[in-house]
Amino acid sequence: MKSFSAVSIVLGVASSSFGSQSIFSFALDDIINSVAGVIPTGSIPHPYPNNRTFVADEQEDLDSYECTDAKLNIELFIGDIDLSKVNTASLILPAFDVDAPFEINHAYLNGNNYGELKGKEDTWHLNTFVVDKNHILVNAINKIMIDIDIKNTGWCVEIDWVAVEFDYHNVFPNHSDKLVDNHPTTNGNSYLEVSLEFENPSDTTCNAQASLLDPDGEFIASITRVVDITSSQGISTIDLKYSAGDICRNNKNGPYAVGGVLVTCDNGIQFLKANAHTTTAYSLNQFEGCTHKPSSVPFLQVQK
Ligand SMILES: [Ca+2]
Ligand SMILES: [Ca+2]
Ligand SMILES: [Ca+2]
Repeated sequence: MKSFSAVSIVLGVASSSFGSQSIFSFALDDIINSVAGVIPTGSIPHPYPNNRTFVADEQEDLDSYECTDAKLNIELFIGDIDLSKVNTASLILPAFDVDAPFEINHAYLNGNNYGELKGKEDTWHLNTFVVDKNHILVNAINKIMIDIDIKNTGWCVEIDWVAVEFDYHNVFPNHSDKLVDNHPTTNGNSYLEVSLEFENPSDTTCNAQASLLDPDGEFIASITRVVDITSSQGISTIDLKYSAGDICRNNKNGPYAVGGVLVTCDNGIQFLKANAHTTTAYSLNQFEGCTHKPSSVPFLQVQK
């Protein structure tokens, strides 16, 4: 919903010199979505469950577009994890149609509030929260709660799945970024390219998702693509290209952060990072696209 739309229910009370008063205000677009039973498309595949990744995909409160008064209660069993050896633990969940900044939904893990879901209208967006290890129950059911529309003004959202992933070490943290101006393949538009390396033993096909955030942690753009990747000496690189247009529209200088990275491959490899990379402190006037109105469509290329 590009702009906040509201519908007013007006009571035609006996006419007075003050006219009628609007007594309720709702988010019109979300009401229409709710009535029309909009089926969100383009969700993000969940990571494969393994001994350090725990996933809940099908529960009563998942896969359902819920509004205003609803709270989503999701149970996630977390197995035998040695928390003393864990580097980071991440709560990961894709949310559909977070109409930021008007719609505010809060995520909780076992009663601990991790703050707002990020996202965009009519779009799936992967949310990742680095969680305090002390908030996790091992060999037990963990409770994730989404408090929808904390201001109760008619907004709606849907969650497809939730996962908690434990990261035992930082592999290949040497990611890189650069500005590319006037590249022929982008019709003269400029973009910010972030290259992420991850361990991968063989050529394969992956679903890749990654978001670009500004220094305040606000969502700028996300990339979701299926890509063929090649492996060289056990390592693959994914180049994420974020259009200058999206960065210009967000209107904040860098450094920018790439987070919510989820790469899930057909050969069983997956690469997840809540916070993968922080870029150089670019300023907006370095983006030629800020004055050339480039395309808003993010795209992605793979090297190696
Ligand atoms: Ca609510
Ligand atoms: Ca919404
Ligand atoms: Ca699901």
